[in-house]
Amino acid sequence: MARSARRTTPMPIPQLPNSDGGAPERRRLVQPAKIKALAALSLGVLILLLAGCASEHPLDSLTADAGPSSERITNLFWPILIVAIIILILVEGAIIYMIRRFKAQRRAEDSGTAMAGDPYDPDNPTELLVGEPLPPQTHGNLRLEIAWTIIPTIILAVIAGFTLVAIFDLEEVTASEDSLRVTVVGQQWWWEFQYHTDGNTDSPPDFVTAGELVIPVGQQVPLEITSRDVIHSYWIPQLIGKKDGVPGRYHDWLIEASRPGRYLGACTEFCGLAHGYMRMYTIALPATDWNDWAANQRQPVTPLNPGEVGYEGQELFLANCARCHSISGLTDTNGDDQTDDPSIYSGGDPVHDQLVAGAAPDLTHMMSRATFAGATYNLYEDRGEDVDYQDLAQLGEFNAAELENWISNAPGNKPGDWEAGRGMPPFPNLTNADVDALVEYLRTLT
Ligand code: HEC
Ligand SMILES: [Cu+2]
Repeated sequence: MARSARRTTPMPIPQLPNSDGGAPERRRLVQPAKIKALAALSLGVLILLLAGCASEHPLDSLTADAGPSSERITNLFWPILIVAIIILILVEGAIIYMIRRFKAQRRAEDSGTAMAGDPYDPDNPTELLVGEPLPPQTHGNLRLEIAWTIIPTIILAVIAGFTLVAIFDLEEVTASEDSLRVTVVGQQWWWEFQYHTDGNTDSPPDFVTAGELVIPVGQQVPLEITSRDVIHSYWIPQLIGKKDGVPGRYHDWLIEASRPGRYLGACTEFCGLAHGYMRMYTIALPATDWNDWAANQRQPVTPLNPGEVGYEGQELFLANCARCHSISGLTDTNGDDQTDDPSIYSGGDPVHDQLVAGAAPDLTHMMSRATFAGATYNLYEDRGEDVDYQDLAQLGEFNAAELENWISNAPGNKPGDWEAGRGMPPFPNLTNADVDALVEYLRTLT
């Protein structure tokens, strides 16, 4: 056969004789691949279904009902999902039916050159239709087109109506003007919470925590969400939906828990290197417990004197750490206050300029938290969710190893860009004894 002719005329595919005289052998070879694909698909679906059986799923928003907001969102989501699934089944079912019912059959016997399952040959397009009559061709059907425009419009309008009502409900403030309000500040890569117990966000906060927001059960707490650097997003699936923290803006949001508990969240707006380590808890305590907790948070520390447990660590802290971290009530050896130095928060001081955002977590009552560094590490050995949050320091075993690692080499634990002022720098100059002394000091901050 000449080379030029070969290009236009398809090579006849050799047909292997078959014992039962039916379909040629080649056809059979297609089947195992199909079976494998089907098996892989079923396995994938099975794994997805099994994932639904997980008992630990703190970020699952499908069953979220621990607060009025999340309950409202869940109650809106499910009916919409069910409507969507019905539509999916109807549309996909019709597509699959039509593909099977009206597909052009290749007739190997008729064409003599190709067989079922052969790839489409653009040089021989009619071959596809050999032995198949062309079905009647329809161009436009006004009634059908009106129907499939109007029905979806009605469905979407109804969904939009319910959604709008829910959005307004979620923003309905029931808290009084002078009750607890919290400014939530996102920063690469942790969250800061500034508590205004009198509701006045124009005055300095009563106290500041990091990583864990603690609220009283059954009380709506208005939040003002913002950021010091890039856009972050605050989300506690069990309690509330997402709200972005945008630099220079304050977004109002409302949080409320119907039952006590520790609720996990994660930053949901990609914010750079350690975005995946920017997690946070909201802890809901019964009102009286919350009052006790808040009374403790308000207390400044009493600086330690020589000879007291933790004194060496306090000196090391003043020398190495106080330029970024504030501890309310801590004074240096001259008796100068270390906390109310506004440069810590303004970033105007060149020393603090190395921190892009101008602040590091407030450590005044660090030991009253369960986690640190964007809820990445546990401060106490995990004793389960049922441990009394307020008694952590008494009940849980202290997890010294991760805190020691953190102090000597923070960027080696959680990715950061400390040279550019994001995250905590490493301290290679500190000896093991120094780190032990620092941890001993931090343990006094209950
Ligand atoms: C240049 C500023 C800077 C200095 C100096 C600094 N830190 Fe930090 N530190 C940070 C930042 C920023 C974070 C938050 C990092 C994160 O979560 O990614 C942090 C986090 C921490 C945390 C976790 C707090 C929490 O609740 O999440 C501890 C504990 C800590 N630092 C201890 C120390 C100690 C001890 C020293 C002194 C040896 C020190 N830091 C020096 C900036 C600093
Ligand atoms: Cu973030």
